[in-house]
Amino acid sequence: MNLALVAPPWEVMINSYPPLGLGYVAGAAIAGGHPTTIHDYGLHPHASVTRIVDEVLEADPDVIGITTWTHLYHVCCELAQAFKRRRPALPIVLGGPHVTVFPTETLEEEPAADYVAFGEGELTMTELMDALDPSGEAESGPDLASIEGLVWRHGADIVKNPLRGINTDIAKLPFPARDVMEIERYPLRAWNGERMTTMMTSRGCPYACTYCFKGLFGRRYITTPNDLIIAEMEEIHDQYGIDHFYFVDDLFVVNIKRLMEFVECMKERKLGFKWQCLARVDRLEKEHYVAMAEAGCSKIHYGIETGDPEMMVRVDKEATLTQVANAVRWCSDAGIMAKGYFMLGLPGETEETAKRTIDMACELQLTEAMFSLTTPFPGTAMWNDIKDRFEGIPRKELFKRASYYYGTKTVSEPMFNLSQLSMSRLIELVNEAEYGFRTRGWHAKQLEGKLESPLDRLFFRLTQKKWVKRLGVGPFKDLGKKWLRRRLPETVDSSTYM
Ligand code: B12
Ligand code: SF4
Repeated sequence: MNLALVAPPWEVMINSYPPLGLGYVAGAAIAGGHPTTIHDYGLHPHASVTRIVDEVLEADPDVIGITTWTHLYHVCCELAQAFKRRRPALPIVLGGPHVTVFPTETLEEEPAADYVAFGEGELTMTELMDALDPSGEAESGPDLASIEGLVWRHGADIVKNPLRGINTDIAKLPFPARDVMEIERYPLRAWNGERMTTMMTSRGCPYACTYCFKGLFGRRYITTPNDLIIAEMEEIHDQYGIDHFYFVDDLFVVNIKRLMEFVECMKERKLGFKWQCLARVDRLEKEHYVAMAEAGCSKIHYGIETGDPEMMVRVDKEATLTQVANAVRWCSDAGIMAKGYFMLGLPGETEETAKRTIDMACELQLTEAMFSLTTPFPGTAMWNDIKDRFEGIPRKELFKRASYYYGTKTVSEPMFNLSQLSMSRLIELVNEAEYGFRTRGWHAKQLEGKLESPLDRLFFRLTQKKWVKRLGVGPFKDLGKKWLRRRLPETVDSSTYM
């Protein structure tokens, strides 16, 4: 049976990240004997529903699977409806983070969806494919009833099977099926312009920050053995010529023993690969950073969130501002770039707490910073605190504005304002934070200091001005970026360069 997996378009931007989740589901389905195609419309932001349906049906699927993020849930439903209109008998399966929070509700509110796979999808999807006959009709009830992580329709009823436990044997899962993705088309690049791709080397995270969605992999921490991580890197290198990897695990650095073993393997094997990862500020000591740098670690991404100690406690971050300062300094001293992620508009945020965050972001030795508007995603503790306010509002409508990615560039205002500041002030603060980081930040000073000619320095200062940024459209903007990157290769620009 043929499976077609679909990721919806993002409307505002091209996704530069291959859809790893769909890759894992495809890998398992293919290994289970079901030819699978992946259609990632994250690469085609303006694709119409009609075009998507036409193109996906050309692959002649027997089953369609759609991945759902919260803010694109309404698009996923539109797609499901369009597929159903065109091919009423074609089973439609929704999976991914959003429906994992609302498995039964999704089938209740979306008649075009036949199944929901909640939690990890590899085995659920493969078992479902096995249970469906070639004409696409579900076999006897008991077969479906035994598939963990599945919600299905039984006559007029909706049946929710038990959750599939987090996959303890990820070593047995096939690598994501990158050969059915258009890997070459993803524009993800490392800071130095090298092609880069993503990998996942663990699942879960033992912490419980209030804004973080833990519905998929939970608080257990399951890791891929180091030899398999390296085998996957080598496979990617051999097949696609990519030498730079971004480990998008929730948290790459939970288990220090495993991390140091990985570092040793990388050093011994002398593969020359570079890699980046997500980390917490409280896990590593100075010497770990040195060892990681020697093993090819080029950048660490830290969720710092706030510069206010009370806010830090309020979001259950379990980290201190001293740990933030130490981690970023040690990382930078070891020669690893550090990127900081900050949230503005946290519950109870005031002018003072926001200012603390912005001031701290500017002072830290960060090569990049990203400032986002707080969005409480369903399935998070932060959402649970406020969800009663939205009782009765259709979910498809409610979450349309849930993407704060790129801060003010894609949304006009925060989806829910949990702070003590007005919506417009919050947006101003995001802009002030970005501007401050570029002009008075440690990073801006470092960059300026590296320019030798006074003319270059003057030009650099000009490019940092707000009015120039506003003017800098079209070809001039690109010229400015090229100029800066030629002189200062470590200059990082937008999400395409990580
Ligand atoms: C890399 C990443 C990104 C990348 C790229 C996303 C991408 N294309 O993959 C970037 C940086 C761009 C990004 C951006 C955002 N992200 Co993000 N991101 C991640 C991260 C760290 C890894 C994603 C990944 O590859 N996971 C690994 C795979 C194996 O997991 P998976 O994709 O969920 O797939 C599994 C299951 O969900 C299921 N499944 C998924 N799809 C399907 C489909 C079918 C049919 C079936 C059967 C099963 C199934 O099976 C898979 C295998 O088990 C996750 C955290 C995480 N640990 O997953 C957050 C995460 C997905 N992101 C999240 C969010 C909120 C965002 C943003 C909305 C944040 C923002 N600032 O606006 C943006 C929006 C992006 C967009 N426009 O869609 C949330 C999603 C919450 C939600 N309810 O939707 C997560 C879970 C982070 C978190 N813990 O809160 N993100
Ligand atoms: S934000 Fe990071 S540390 Fe906190 S729960 Fe999520 S993955 Fe874990």
